[in-house]
Amino acid sequence: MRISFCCTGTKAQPWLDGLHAAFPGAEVEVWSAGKPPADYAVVWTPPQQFIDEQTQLKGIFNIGAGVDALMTLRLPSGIPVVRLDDAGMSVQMTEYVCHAVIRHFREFDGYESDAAQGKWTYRKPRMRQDFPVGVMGLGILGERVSRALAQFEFPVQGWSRSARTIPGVQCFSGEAGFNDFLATSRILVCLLPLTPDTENIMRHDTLARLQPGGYVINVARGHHLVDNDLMALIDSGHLAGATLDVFRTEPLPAEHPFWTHPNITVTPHTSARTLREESIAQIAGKIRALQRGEPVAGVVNHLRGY
Ligand code: NDP
Ligand code: OXD
Repeated sequence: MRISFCCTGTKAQPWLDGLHAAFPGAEVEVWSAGKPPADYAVVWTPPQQFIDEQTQLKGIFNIGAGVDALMTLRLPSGIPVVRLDDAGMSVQMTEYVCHAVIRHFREFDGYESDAAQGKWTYRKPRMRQDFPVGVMGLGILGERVSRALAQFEFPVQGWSRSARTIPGVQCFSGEAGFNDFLATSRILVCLLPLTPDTENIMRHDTLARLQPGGYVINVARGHHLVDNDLMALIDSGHLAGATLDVFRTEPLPAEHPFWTHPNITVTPHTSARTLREESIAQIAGKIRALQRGEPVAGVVNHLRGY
């Protein structure tokens, strides 16, 4: 068996070592133009040339949950494109989102700046029922995040493409449910895949439908959000602020106004990192299943784009 590794911006050797340990008899190598055809590919944002040259693949494994970059390529039909499913990401995402929601709700950012000035000041306690959280995307990450927020007794609602039922979470779906979902949310969390249907979903007319004092947490993809619309709504006072982990251009350019906006918190696409050992174990398990002719979870549906 031959495995080709083509992951932009990823230190290859530990992955090669891990894949080799999982498949001791296999050839595992970093792809470069002209390499012999492989059976399986492990990829992150590969170039079109990789896909065009690797004509014998039996499976393409993406070392992330989001496949938006892959979906921009011309991919062969009939070969499973498999995303990471969880692999240690849902617990990280849950920590990140709960932290951002609680930091905003409890005004811990304000207490931090008070403490920096040596001020011992109390703020009036805020009521959870005044801070309903809406989670867009109720997949592997969104469902776990919603359940955790409900455990903190926030009113939680979720929105997905198909109808879902999650205990403690009021679920909306499809176009028909979107307006009510937005109108009843104050804090909005984006955990959607980036597809033609979801690009720019957080723009002026949608964000304006959030409750006054709304707050945006984007942990999905930068292209879900129209940057200037967010800033205009914060500056007008309709939105209170945002915590953003993902951006249209990454790294976020030094001159981007998000860096210095007083009500925007920026983190460097780190809310749920790919964990190498878990990911290799998951990919190896799925390669073995495919070899036995068994179905695997996390196969991308090309029509839906995720
Ligand atoms: P899933 O595919 O498991 O879940 C996607 C969810 O979005 C599903 O509930 C799906 O609905 C819903 N959805 C998709 N399209 C639409 C639509 N048009 N309208 C309404 N709902 C829609 O993905 P994951 O939970 O694993 O990951 C979500 C995203 O998080 C990834 O695609 C990636 O972009 C991002 N991510 C970011 C990371 C970071 O570090 N910042 C790390 C990992 C992921 P349905 O249930 O009906 O299918
Ligand atoms: C992912 C990511 O999609 O890290 O897994 O953004």
